[in-house]
Amino acid sequence: MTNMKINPTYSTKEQLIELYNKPLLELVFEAASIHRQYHNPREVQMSSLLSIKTGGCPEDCGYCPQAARYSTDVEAHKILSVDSVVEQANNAKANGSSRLCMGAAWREVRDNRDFDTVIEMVQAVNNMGMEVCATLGMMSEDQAKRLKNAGLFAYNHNLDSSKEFYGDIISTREYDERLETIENARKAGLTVCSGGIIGMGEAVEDRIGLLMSYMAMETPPESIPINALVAVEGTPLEDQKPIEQWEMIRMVATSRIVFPQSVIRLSAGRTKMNMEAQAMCFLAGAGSIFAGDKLLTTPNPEFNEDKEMFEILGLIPKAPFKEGEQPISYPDEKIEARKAAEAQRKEELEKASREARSNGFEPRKIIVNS
Ligand code: SAM
Ligand code: DTB
Ligand code: SF4
Repeated sequence: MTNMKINPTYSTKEQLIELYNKPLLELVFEAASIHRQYHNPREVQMSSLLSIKTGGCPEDCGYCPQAARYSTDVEAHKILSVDSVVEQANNAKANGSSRLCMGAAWREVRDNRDFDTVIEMVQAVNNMGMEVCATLGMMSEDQAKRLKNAGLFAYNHNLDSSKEFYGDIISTREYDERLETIENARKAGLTVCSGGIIGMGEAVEDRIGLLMSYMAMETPPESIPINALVAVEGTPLEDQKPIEQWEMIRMVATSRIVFPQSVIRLSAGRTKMNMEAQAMCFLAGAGSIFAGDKLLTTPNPEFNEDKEMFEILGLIPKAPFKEGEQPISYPDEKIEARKAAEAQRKEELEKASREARSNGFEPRKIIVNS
């Protein structure tokens, strides 16, 4: 069995930018073809989010309504009880979710009573047969091991954007500190969920820079959430204009092509997307969504709306992975055959593109999102 954690066809920043900017339908077709080699295209995992400790965060992430320093509608709460987490996990499971991601508005995990409570929550949700994910800020290797021993399946820690753009959005921590926490999760044997946000004013180069950061890892994240910024009143990014749906489709497709085995999650921003655009994202390789009427603090489509969408598109909610299970991979010959077919197609497309140019057609320019 071959490992194709990273697609060998694309390795430089220039190649990735070219890929991102490819004619949209070509990009989606390439992504859809790869998706079918590694995943069941009808299966989409429903993952529910639950904010177990809301608001009052000391960090200054420019997008986040939970930062204490911004004046938003989010009220700070102390940590939820284990019972209330179990109740909400049961509701998510009954509605088709096979994964629960518990989020805390913390800069970092501390070895205190609240962390003991999180450990109990992880044990309880794991016992329900759901994949358990947590996103608690920075953490040490020892803390990661405690979570792993309690039954945690994945740790979510987003790099959000390129290293170059990161400082424009967050000043209270460094990109390298994020990388260190991801490394600690890995050392503890947790799977990694890490992705980004588009629509914060970054350039296409920064979206690609995010993917390059994951390409540089020995093992890229098993799960890559692609969020569109939810511009929340009171945050520094409140006036960002919504991202074009095409950009979300391009980012999902590019991520899918670059990381054939990872699960690409169509994350925040779905309330602003119509069903057709979401369908394009599923075709382009999104294998998971956040399900349930709330993300952490902001609205998300209701379970019923997603059920209807699944029915219309013929999608099936995916069951949780078993311990150690990974997406299937295919033998070398199939990959070689695909690479040869791709090379031939690329040549044909270049020829068609040269002809189109000689007839006065201008290909798409790299768009910088203002
Ligand atoms: N405090 C922890 C941390 O920052 O890692 C965990 C919770 S934090 C809210 C989890 C992730 O949510 C962030 O890394 C960011 O990518 C995403 N996020 C937060 N606010 C968002 C927004 N307004 N729009 C889109 N994504 C957002
Ligand atoms: C991720 O990439 N997106 C989720 C989850 N991982 C933790 C969070 C989205 C938060 C959107 C803003 C909010 O609801 O507060
Ligand atoms: Fe705090 Fe996380 Fe929000 Fe940043 S993204 S302000 S660390 S809760």
